[in-house]
Amino acid sequence: MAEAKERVFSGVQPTGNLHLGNYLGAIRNWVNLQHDYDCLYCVVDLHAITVFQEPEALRASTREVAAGLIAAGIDPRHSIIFNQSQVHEHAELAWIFNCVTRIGWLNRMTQFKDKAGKNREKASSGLYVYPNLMAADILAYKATRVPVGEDQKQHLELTRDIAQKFNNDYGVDFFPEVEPLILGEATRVMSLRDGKAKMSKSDPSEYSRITMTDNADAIALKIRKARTDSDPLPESAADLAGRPEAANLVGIYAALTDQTRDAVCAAFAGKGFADFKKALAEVCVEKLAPIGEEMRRLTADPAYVDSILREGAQKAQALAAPILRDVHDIVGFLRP
Ligand code: AQP
Repeated sequence: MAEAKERVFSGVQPTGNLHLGNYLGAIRNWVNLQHDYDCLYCVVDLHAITVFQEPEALRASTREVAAGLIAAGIDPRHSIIFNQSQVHEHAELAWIFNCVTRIGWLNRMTQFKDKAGKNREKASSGLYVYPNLMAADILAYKATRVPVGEDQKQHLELTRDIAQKFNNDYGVDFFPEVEPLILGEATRVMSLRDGKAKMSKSDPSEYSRITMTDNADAIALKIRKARTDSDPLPESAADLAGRPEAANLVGIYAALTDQTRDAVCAAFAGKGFADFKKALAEVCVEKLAPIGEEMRRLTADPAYVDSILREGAQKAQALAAPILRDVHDIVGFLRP
């Protein structure tokens, strides 16, 4: 009998247009993993509402993100694509984890500090317990591998702590150890306007990010306007230290062309950024334009996208329900 494949889980928030950071840091890797693992890819709408979302925009974004996953190459016949709110086991396990996680652990989460900013008292309590829901997303399927960008590393460490504490508290060996998969040359794509800030859907500047639906003109314009310095490209990537904007563009080029940063520097050494940006715009358009086109085609057919999400949710729930039943027994809940 063939050995069971390890399970992969990852998610993306429907909080706006998918961008190059989501693509290079996460989605592209998800596509590559689907043949070697049993994969679940989730549009995490419960996470999205930790910051207020207009209901119509959330619905549209959920469909668009699902379309983006399919357009990027995730095949719904091999991988499970679904949205989180259709599988109630996520919220249920998250509540149990709210009772396992210590407040001190959550207080150390840098994403909460970044997102809540100075207005901590006004942030939703959902934003604060976000990492518990993320742990539930993964552990509701006993997934062991989680492909993410570097920004999610701390949350995954917390997931491991939650699994361990649950196992210790109840004297069981139930939840597995979870490993982050942080893959590729662009694990943290930075804003095109500020090499020290992460490229993000919620950055108010459109010029900070390239989205997966940008057309060729928009991509070229955003890259042309991207901040750089006046020095030419160095011979080796180590010499990009202290040049965050330049390093970011080189990293993006390396990831898009499947090369190392060193190889990119060697190829462009001595050239100015005007030339390099032209080459970067070309590869960006070459890789992203077909995905954007397919996304537009798919979003024009919401009934099809909804049917993929519905089927995905049924398959996901079939996996999560027995795990949650076991959790109920372990915790001491009565069976219905
Ligand atoms: N800039 C990035 N570089 C590399 N990877 C990134 N990811 C996000 N931004 C970058 C990875 O994409 C996956 C999905 O992320 P998400 O949408 O669920 O949440 P996020 O990390 O909070 O992304 P944003 O764009 O910054 O969203 P908003 O603005 O809504 O908070 C994750 O694997 C993430 O690591």
